[in-house]
Amino acid sequence: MQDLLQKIEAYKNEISSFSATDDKQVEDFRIKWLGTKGLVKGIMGEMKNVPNEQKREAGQILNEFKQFAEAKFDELKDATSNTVQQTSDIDLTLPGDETPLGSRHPISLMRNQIISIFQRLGFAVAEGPEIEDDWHNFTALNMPEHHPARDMQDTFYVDAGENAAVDWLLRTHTSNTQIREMKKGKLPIRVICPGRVYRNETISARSHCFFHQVEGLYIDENVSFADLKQTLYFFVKEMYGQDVRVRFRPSYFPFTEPSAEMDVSCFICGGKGCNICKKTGWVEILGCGMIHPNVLQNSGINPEKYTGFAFGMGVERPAMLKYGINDIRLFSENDVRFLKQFTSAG
Ligand code: 2U9
Repeated sequence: MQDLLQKIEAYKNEISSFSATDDKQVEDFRIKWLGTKGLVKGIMGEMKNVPNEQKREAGQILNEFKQFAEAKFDELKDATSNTVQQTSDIDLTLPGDETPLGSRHPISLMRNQIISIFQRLGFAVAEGPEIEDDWHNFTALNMPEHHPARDMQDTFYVDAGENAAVDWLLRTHTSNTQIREMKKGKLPIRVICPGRVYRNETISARSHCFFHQVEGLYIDENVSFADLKQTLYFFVKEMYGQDVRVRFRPSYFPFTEPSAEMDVSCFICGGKGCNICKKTGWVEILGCGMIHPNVLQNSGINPEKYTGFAFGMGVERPAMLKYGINDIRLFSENDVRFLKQFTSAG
């Protein structure tokens, strides 16, 4: 027991006088004293030589010694990690890196505004594929094989190889998404479908070969043209202000009957006549109508039992009017000087 105490005393002195300047020396210390074959383990092994009546006392002393060695190790570790910071070239007084705040794309801002108004009326949002087959884009929408809207000049067809069973194309409207919702067979349906669509048009300041739409659809028993008018009237008042006036003009779409186009009193001049409304006092903002019975039938919905209305609007034009943008190509050029001008508050 006396030997053991002397040995511990000597070890303690050695440990106390040890100092380290780098991580390597600290690690060497750990291996020498606290490693699996280290001196602390070794001296612990000497317990077996201590007479039984002294084992309790010896155990306490050895434990204290072990803690002493561990405390020294922690101290060395802290000291060298401080040294690393102090000697490295990190200057903690320098200002941090700036994280610039991005801004939303004006098309997203406009689309989100439209979506949120319809969401308040209970419409859900649905999205569908931009690469679509001929049936979902045309046939189901009451556009038979030789309909002018299918003309090669308007539609981008996708070359899917000679063995393709169907014609593939880039969707020309988001109506494919409504058809897919209808085919799920869960009624009533109340959805809006925002998305990008493609048409083979010459690119200019006013038109592009792709643009964005928000279309909507409501199918249930007893849905009438009066429901359509009130829904869209609510929408434009939220969008353009409570004083806005509307008018419906008869129109034609293959997928709706009757069909109409809706104008709002010019939100630039208030109806007096300006360049935007071409001195008419009215701005056309969307097309709409009662869903054609053939369209319901094509997607497996009984037109004797259910009726519905649908509408569609472009996103680019209202965004151009709202933000004073005079060239549609700016939306897709990704010029930061253009993009950074729009804020979600706008
Ligand atoms: C289904 C049935 C009917 C969607 C409709 C319009 C009228 C319309 C244009 C507005 C400007 C397209 O972006 S634009 O060029 N859209 O005038 N869209 S009714 O009718 C549907 C859709 C899906 C199943």
